[in-house]
Amino acid sequence: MTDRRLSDASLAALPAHVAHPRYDRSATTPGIVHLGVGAFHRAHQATYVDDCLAAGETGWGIVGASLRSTDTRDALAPQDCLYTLAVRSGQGEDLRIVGSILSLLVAPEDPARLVDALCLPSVRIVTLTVTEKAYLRNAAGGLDFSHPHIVWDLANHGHPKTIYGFLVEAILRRQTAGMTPFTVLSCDNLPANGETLRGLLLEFAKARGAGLAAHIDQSIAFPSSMVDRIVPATTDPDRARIAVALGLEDAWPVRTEPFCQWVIEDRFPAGRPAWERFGVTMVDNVRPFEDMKLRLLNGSHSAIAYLGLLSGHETVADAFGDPAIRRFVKGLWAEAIPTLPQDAGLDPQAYIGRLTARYDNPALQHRTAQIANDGSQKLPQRIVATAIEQARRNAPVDHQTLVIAAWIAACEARGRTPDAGQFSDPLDAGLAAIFAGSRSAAATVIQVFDLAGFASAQAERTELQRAVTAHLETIRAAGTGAAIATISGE
Ligand code: CS2
Repeated sequence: MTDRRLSDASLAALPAHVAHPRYDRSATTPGIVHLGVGAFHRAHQATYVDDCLAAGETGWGIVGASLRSTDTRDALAPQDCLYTLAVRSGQGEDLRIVGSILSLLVAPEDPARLVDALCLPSVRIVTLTVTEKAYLRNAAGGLDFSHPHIVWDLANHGHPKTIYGFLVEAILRRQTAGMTPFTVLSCDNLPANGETLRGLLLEFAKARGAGLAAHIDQSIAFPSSMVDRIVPATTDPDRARIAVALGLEDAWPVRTEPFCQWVIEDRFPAGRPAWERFGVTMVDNVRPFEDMKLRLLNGSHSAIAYLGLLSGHETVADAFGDPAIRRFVKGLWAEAIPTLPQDAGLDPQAYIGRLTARYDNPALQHRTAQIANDGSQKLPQRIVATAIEQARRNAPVDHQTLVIAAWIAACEARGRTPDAGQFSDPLDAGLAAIFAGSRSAAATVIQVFDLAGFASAQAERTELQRAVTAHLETIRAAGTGAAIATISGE
C-alpha cells in the first residue's frame, strides 16, 4: 500500500504499463452531463469519451452526477475524478487511467447545481445509466404518479429528485433562455430505452403543464442505445491489488471484461462526439441489437443469478460451470433465438458463442447476488417478453418460465441463505407480504404476477402462470436441479 493518491499531479509517476490521459484535461470543456455515474458508466461510456478526448475532441468532457449517494464523488473528487479501469481476463489484467470525467455532483446535496450543469451552453448531450428502477414505472409500464418523488417533483419545482424533474427543469430553462436543446441518450437495459424515456418524460411534462410536452415532443431527440459490458462491483482486494500495481492509491477503481459494445441510433441534432472512430456502432434502429442483448445476455444472466444463488454458487463463472445450469442456459438461448428479428443481419449463434467465453472468464468474479437485484424491474424485458412471444406462437416456454419461478424461489429463500446471497428489489415489501401468507405455489404466482405486472394485459398470462407454478412446485419440493431435469427430459 502507498500513501500517495492518484491525481493529475501523480500521473507522471505511473509505471509505463499503465495507460493514462496524455491530453490536457484542463483544456477540456463539458459537453455531456451523465446521470448515474456508477461503475458501469465508468467502465463503458466514459472510456469511449476518453478516447475521443485523447483524439482531440476537447468539447466532450463529462460532468458526472449521482442521483442518490455521495460515494462516487467522495471517492473520486480528491483524485481529480481520475480512476483506474482494470480489464481482466484469464490472461491477466490491463490497467488504464480514465480522464473523461471532469467534475462530479451529488444531486440530493444540491439539486440546483445539477440543473445549472444541465443548462451549460456547452452541454449538448445528457446520458443516463440510472438502472431500470429509476424510471419509476408502474406495473402497467406507465409513469408511477403515486411515487413520492414524482409527487414531490410535480409540486416543488427547482429542487428535483427524479430524472424527470431534472430533465424537465433544465429543458424548460434552456427553452426560456433560447438555448439549443440537448439530446437525451438513455443507456439503461430497457427495450427501446430512448423511446421509453421519451414517453415517460412526456407523461411527466403533461402533468407539469405549460406547453412543455409539446416543446419536448418537437425539439428533443431521444435516440435509443444498446450498451454492453460486464462490470462486477469493485472489492477491497481489487483496491489493494491495483494500488500495488499503480504505486498509488485509487479509492474506487472499476474492474471489467475485455468485451465492450455500444450501438447508438444516430439522432443528435446538437452534435455528438465521433464515437464511430472508437468502436461505437451508429445505426438507424437499435431495436434488433437491444432485443438480442436483453434476451440472450441479460435473460441468461438473470437465470444464472437465481439458479446459481439457489444452488449455492457465488459467481457467474461458478454457476455457469455447473453442468445443469450450463445446459439450462443453452436451452434458454435456444428458446429465445426464434423470437429475435430474423432479417436484421444479426448472428445470434456467434453472439452466444462469445457470451459463453465471457461467462467463463475466471478473472471477473461477478457475483450472482449483484445480478439478482431488482428482478421485478428486469425480468419483464429479459424473460417475460420472450415467454409471451413464444406462447403466442405455441412454442415452448419451459426455460423462460423456470427463470420466473427461480426468481420467486430465490426471493422466498432470502433470509434463509447466507449474507453473500442477499439482494433486494423495489417490490420487496409487497413480495414479503405475499410470502408471509404461506400460500400454494399457484396463489403465490398469481399474486406475484399482479404485483410485478408480468404479462398483465396478455392473453398468454394464464398459460405462463400455469408453467411458472409447476416449476415453483418442483423447486420448492425438490430443488432447482430437479426442475431443470424436468425440462431436459431426464
Ligand atoms: C446484469 C447487467 O446486473 C445485471 O442485471 O445482467 O448489468 C449486465 O452485466 C450488463 O447489462 C452487461 O452489459
